[in-house]
Amino acid sequence: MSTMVKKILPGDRRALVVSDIHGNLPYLEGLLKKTGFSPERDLLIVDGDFLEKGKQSLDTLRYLMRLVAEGCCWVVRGNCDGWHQILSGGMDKFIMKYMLTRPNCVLRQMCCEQGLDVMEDTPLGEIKSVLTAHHAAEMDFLASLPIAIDTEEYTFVHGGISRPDMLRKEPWRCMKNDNFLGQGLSFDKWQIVGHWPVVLYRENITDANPIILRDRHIASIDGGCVLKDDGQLNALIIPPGGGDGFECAYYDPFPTARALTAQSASEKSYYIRWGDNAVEPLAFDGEFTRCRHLRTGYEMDIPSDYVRMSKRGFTVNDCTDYRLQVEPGDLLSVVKRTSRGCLCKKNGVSGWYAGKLEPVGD
Ligand SMILES: [Mn+2]
Repeated sequence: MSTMVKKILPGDRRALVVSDIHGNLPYLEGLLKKTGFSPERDLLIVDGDFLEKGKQSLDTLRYLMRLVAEGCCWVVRGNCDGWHQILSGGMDKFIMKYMLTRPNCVLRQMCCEQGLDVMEDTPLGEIKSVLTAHHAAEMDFLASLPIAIDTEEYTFVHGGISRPDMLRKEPWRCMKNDNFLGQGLSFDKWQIVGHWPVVLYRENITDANPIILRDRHIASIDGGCVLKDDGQLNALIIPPGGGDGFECAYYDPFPTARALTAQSASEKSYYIRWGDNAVEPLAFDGEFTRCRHLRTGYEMDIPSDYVRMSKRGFTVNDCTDYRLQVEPGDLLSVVKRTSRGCLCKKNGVSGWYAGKLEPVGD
């Protein structure tokens, strides 16, 4: 593996950049279908974290290996993809605990396929033997992935390269570069990054669409697939010949419905998100719980199944009280139905809609 490889974008193909698939093969297939991806006319660039968290890591890995072999796919490594390192002993300290707490992790799926059910007393040496004997192709593929792919106009990297020497000095951080946009940096060459769900960058609404900062030459594209209940898999589409005339597309699995009545947007709203989600429950009415967000004091009604109690207190699943701006005829995807209306998405933005909906066939 070299840290960065240089490549030339084929001038006659669209390039679809997708990050953070996280073992969710149906979302990837749905996105490729929706965008009309063609192995002959397009290039898929996977910007890291195609494994772990979701249910189909091994299937996703093999799917991408096939596309790479066909010559229509480039892949960079994310912080969730470097599992070949188990064979060199680099993971001995934590890998058993990791596997035991994650039934769907890719290494466990590989072992399972060979009839080895990983248990607390399974010797690590036996796991490594199975991987070496039966999954050498997958391990070699993972080991071959660069941390960044550099083309004339763009750098594709999972987390972000904050300083020119960072790839050499802190390669891990280039994959796990949290809150990259929040660092305020700008670059001469475009950096296309994933890793940090874009919803986390937005204050009062839940908008999962890519953030494209033309003045800073950064595009951040992680739509929160797998991690967020209402997440989506984004594609940043670079037109043939390059440039910054990007288009975006996304896939989510929610049923589509047509709005029949208008609704105005709420004037104020808040989005309680992962990492800042401690609340105090105030009133419980069964379906909804009135909660006060501890840090801001903001109060909102939250679906009761989003509220969790732990030793440290109450937290909530990502949620918003934003009311969508809706015109009759708008197409909404319906995430959750309640007696007070539906949690919907309109063009990648999540919010509530209390009007009438009619189903739309595919
Ligand atoms: Mn990541």
